[in-house]
Amino acid sequence: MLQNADGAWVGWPGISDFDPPPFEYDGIYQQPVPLSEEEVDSFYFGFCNGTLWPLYHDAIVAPEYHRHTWRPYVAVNRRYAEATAKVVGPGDIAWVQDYQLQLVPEMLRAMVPDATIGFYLHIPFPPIEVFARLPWRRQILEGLLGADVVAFQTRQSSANFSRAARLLAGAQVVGRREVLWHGRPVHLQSAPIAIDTAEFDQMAQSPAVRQRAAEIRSELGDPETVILGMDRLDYTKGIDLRLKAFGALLENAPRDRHTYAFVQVAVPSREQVPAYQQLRVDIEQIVGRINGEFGEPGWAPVSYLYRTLPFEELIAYYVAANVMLVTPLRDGMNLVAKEYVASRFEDDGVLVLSEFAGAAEQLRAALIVNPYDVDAVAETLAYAAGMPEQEQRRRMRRLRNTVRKSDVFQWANDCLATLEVR
Ligand code: GDG
Repeated sequence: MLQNADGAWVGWPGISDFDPPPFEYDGIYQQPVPLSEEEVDSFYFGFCNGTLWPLYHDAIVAPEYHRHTWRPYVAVNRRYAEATAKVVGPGDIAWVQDYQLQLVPEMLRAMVPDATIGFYLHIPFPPIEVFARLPWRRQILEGLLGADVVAFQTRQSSANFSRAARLLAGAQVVGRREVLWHGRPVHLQSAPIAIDTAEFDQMAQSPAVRQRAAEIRSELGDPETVILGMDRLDYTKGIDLRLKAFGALLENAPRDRHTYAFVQVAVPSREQVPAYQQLRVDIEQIVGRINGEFGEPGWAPVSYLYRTLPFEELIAYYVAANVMLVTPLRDGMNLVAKEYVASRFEDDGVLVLSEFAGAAEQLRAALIVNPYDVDAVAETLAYAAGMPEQEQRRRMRRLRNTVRKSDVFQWANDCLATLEVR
């Protein structure tokens, strides 16, 4: 998008206390925003990932509210707005991404009043009953209402925001897709994010990936059913409950135990945040318990990989798995679910998907589960493992049609087209 639009990218270089001058990369002008080590700690790990992330995911883990992390959140947002104002002129479009930068739209509008400003939230916008706890709720709403278009993954998030804007900030709701803020229309969009579907499809079909997928199955002892979980190690992803459901499956079906292998890939994430350290301990304990209880010398039902896989390897796992278990307790969208579907070029395999993932609004042909209901997930797993091929194909074809029709390019075009008419 940026290459086509002659655009600029404004972002943190990813290294603290590093302030390089602007540069060009891959035909795109890069405007760096420096962050100190202290800010990475207080702004990023503190306010973004210790307050906003849990709050926006239904407060699954208790959010922390600290004035000393809110202040750097404001300061860093201002720095982003200032850096953006350097590259955005009147009539230009600025597109602000995600919960780390919710104050930028309002700040940028004050600096460049004639710019068109869009905001996209990658995570859920919570129900007002949860959002209202935030001591700085008004500032956040006013920040977002500085945009011309505020876009969400789901209609539910858009409705939650509209209600919060009306009841907590006094915005006037005009319809399902618009609020008035100080007489200025703010358009609300729901635009589910997606993937480069063709890329996954092609990669999955490549001889190297297919061969690696066969190897993975044989390394697992050629079981009838390979079940896969693939997530950042995050408490929103429901990895612990999912493992318990697999444990229940083994318990309920003593004779079939050897027909299953469960692979859980947990990608290291936010290891500085205490809740993530505790989660890792909890998950590893459950894995140990299941393997201790049901495993035998030379055979363990759960293969647990705590690491980041190379891209091709990731796709090989999608190709190797008969059943994909995606059971977040709350998720903005969940791209893993879409990637699995895009990689199933033979139209087989079963997706088990949480009703609390944004993706469930679109991927209706999946087996939809309540991830908190461990017994129901175990039963669904058993059903998925035994699903007749015909039903697998019927469902997978529908799923594949959906991810083909609405891919990431479609998403980007939708978002940009909505901004262009403002
Ligand atoms: C946030 C929202 C929303 C995973 N393991 C490996 C690996 N991955 C890649 C997957 C996928 C991505 O990471 C994870 O995306 P998700 O959407 O599943 O989840 P979040 O990271 O929580 O993303 C989410 C998303 O933003 C986009 O708006 O959908 O709701 O929470 O692409 O493939 N990639 C590689 N190795 C791995 O081991 N290479």
